[in-house]
Amino acid sequence: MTFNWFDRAAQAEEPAILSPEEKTIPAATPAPEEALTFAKAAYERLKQKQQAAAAAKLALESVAEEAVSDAGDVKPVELESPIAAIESASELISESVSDPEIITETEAPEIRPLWMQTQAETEARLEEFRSTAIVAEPEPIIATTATKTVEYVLPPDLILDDGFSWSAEVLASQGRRVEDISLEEITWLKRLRQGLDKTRRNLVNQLKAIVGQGPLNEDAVEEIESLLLQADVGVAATDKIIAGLQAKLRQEVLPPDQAISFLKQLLRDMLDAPYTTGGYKRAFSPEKDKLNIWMMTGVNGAGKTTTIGKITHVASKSGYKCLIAAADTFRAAAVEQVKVWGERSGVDVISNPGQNTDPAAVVFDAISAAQSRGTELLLIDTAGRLQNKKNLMDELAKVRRIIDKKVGDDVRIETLLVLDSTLGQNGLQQAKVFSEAAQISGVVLTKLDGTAKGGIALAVVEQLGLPIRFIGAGEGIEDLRPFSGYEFVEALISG
Ligand SMILES: Nc1nc2c(ncn2[C@@H]2O[C@H](COP(=O)(O)OP(=O)(O)OP(=O)(O)O)[C@@H](O)[C@H]2O)c(=O)[nH]1
Ligand SMILES: [Mg+2]
Repeated sequence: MTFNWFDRAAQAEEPAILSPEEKTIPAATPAPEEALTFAKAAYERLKQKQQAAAAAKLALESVAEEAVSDAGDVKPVELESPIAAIESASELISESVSDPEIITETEAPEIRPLWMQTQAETEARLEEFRSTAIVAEPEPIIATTATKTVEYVLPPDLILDDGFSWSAEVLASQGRRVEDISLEEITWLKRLRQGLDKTRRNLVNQLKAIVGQGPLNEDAVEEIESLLLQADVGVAATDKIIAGLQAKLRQEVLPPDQAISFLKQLLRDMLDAPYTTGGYKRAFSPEKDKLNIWMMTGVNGAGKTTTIGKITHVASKSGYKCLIAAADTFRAAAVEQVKVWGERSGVDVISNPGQNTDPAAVVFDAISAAQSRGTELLLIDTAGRLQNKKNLMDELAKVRRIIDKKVGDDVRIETLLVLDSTLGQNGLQQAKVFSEAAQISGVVLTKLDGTAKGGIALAVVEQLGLPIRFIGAGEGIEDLRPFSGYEFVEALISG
């Protein structure tokens, strides 16, 4: 089964139906010992899976080698990707481990030395490995880009550290069981937490000291205000947070931990507002077996091209057939840059070889190609800078008109606004121009791994009224995932 990152985000964000009283009760947090036991169990399970996968891979390789030397015309087993082989092999092993009956009921096959085996036996064994240890359905990446080398990132070393325990706890708090924890999700959560490390350290301890003292006095309000403003939360969101906290703390005296839990719920509700009151749909995944078009917009250097590379990687891994349109024809190197990302993620790029060509024409060609190839997700890279702001907005509007004209109503078109989170409030001013000119479906916050303060996510939602759809926390191909308000708030505030 292909893991769909887009669906994961939607499921994780599905709101529980809570009564008004329940809503004020902070989300359940496991006791520290429980959390540690859970993390250890998840770690042990992942470790076993890794060891089993390594053993299966070794066996697979030796059988393949053996087959080559024994039978000259038998081709070596072609691994679709190291990850696919490891995952499927580990699934195979963990399945048989978790179901001991299969082992006891099946008669153990007679094992004979290699030199006694016939070529037919070797082939039969090879066939058995093919049918069990290799993913049966072909990876869409290969189907669409047979000639390209796809970049696979091997899972990093498995270490039971603070970041692992924290990530496991965040997953457990969302109802995940030990056996549902994947190393990929742990790795991403660790990266997200690391990106927000500095902001969190500044926020948590000081907030705890202030909010655990009953109703907020003038000094406390000022302190919280300055903490939030320094974290890039912006004036509007800061005022809202303080008002919410004040109202609650006037009602009842909460110990620091509970006050922080209440604050987290407040922040989650704010990040959720575009869905609960703003009319945006929470789910943001490309529809399968249909063409979906996502256009990236944003000022130059925001991270549009990089985001396209990362999204195609996530989408391809999640089983979608993708295509990229290189519609930034203004900057000479832009087409080359997007082509490099296409190669890295194993996705074709449609471009026009001429200089300064019409981006709308590239988009037109790309849609035709997407329609004839059965593409499910077409990503459009656009320019971030033109002669002036008006030209840029006119060009985006023209590209959008071409898309609307060329495709029918059944094609879902989304425009994403890519925003460099290190720019803080300045970036927000630029974003406003885009959100006024184009129908934006959501924001991609990039560069959360650098000097960004993280609070910008709340400012975006509050000031622009737009939902955050993805976050980027690094320049690597794996460094972007669909946004989860719950996980983001935990990474921003939890100790
Ligand atoms: N650290 C970090 N760097 C990033 C991230 N996303 C993008 N970058 C870097 O930001 C720079 C600009 O990214 P691009 O993707 O070229 O930005 P763009 O919006 O396409 O820019 P134009 O094509 O000029 O409009 C590159 O050096 C990227 O590697 C991120 O999440 N973290
Ligand atoms: Mg670009």
